[in-house]
Amino acid sequence: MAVRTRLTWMQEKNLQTYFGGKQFTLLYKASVHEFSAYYLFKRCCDQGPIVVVIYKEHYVVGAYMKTSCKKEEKIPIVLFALEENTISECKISSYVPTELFHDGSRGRNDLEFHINMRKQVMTLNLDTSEKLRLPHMQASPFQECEVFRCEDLLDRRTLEGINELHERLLSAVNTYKPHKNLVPQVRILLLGPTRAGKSSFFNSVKSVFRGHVTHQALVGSEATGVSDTYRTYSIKDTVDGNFLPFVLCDTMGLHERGKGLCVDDIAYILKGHISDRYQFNSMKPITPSHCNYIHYPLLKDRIHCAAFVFDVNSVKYISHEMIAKIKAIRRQLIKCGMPHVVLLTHVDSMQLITKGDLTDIYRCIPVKHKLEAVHKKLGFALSDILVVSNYTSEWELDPIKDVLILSALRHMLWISDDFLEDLTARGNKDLLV
Ligand SMILES: Nc1nc2c(ncn2[C@@H]2O[C@H](COP(=O)(O)OP(=O)(O)O)[C@@H](O)[C@H]2O)c(=O)[nH]1
Ligand SMILES: [Mg+2]
Repeated sequence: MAVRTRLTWMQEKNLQTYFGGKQFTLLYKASVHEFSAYYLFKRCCDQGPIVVVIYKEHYVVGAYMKTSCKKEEKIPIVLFALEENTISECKISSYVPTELFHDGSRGRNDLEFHINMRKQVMTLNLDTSEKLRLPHMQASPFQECEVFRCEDLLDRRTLEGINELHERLLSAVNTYKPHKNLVPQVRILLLGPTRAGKSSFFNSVKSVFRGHVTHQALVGSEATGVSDTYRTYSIKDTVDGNFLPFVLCDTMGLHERGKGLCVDDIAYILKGHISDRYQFNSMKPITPSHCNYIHYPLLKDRIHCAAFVFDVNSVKYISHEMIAKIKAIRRQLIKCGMPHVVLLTHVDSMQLITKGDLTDIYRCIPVKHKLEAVHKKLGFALSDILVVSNYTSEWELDPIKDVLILSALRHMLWISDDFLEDLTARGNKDLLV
């Protein structure tokens, strides 16, 4: 059976983040491999940087060795104590690790810290205990000791894999053709509260295809949101100058009541009656008498898939009114057979999320919790909830972010195809003009 750490997910995450976004691999667990300094060093010497963690009742105390541990070489050691989410640190002198972790023969009382592995006894002098904000631990018993190898989360192999995936996704989106070429481009509607990241998502997609970060769509910082204009954005392929096979349609933010996108406008957007740059009016939905109303939209003018965009950090604050509004819109979408997804943005700013987590974001526990919360609150299937980190203030593209953006986009293209396929299957001749 695999040896498992006693650290909780939160404790491990706190330590990984504290030591600069590291990945922990458990090398040694005293209760499994024997309480013995001899076995500890046998398993953990020459393994690169390591963290030794001691569990003493509800305290977690440890030693971080930044350079590979050698049995007879002095190395710099940082002690730490973890309490809740707070880490206290105490740099001590450089030591030969066997001086600090021993089996009883070498323990010295003048040391700031030492561990008798055989007797399961930890000793911290008064000064060290104070720096670690611990009670004075003069020769006190501990219950467990674990040692982890600490590696950078993004090693060369991981990065190579990401670059390969990046190329594959880019090519899949570039060469995508809507079902039976029914339309030249599929139209993806972005809906959601103000400041959710709708306009930033378009900017991010454009940046990926441009090969540099661009900020065409105005991105808001005001509580009211900056845009009350409907925008439909196409992106040109930089290689052949043709338009990419999708259009992103950016809307005014949804509000609980009064202000914001009028729910009655959505039906008109879906059917293609509203044109680019239409000025929304919260109080007055569009009517066929409006001068910009498109009376006879074609299939290419319609929306083919919708994405509800939310800031992942705001999920728990979504009000009852907003939930009711989103459910009402969803009912409209379901009625006209329109596939839809949720797009969670701002995942980079979630607490404790490191860049390494973005490489496997759907397995990351706090992100999973968010997906479950969205599923529970709004009823979306977990597989229809996508996660991205938009380009906001950075100037350089990042293949890890690109992969999330491209994966989300590819999913939207796939479900748009489902819509087109469904239309042809139903043989809706009026729409297939
Ligand atoms: N950290 C972070 N900030 C984001 C992300 N997406 C959007 N933002 C920021 O959130 C704010 C609102 O974004 P915006 O695209 O205007 O939202 P919209 O009202 O839905 O169009 C802006 O300050 C953006 O820079 C993201 O994925 N991560
Ligand atoms: Mg916007």
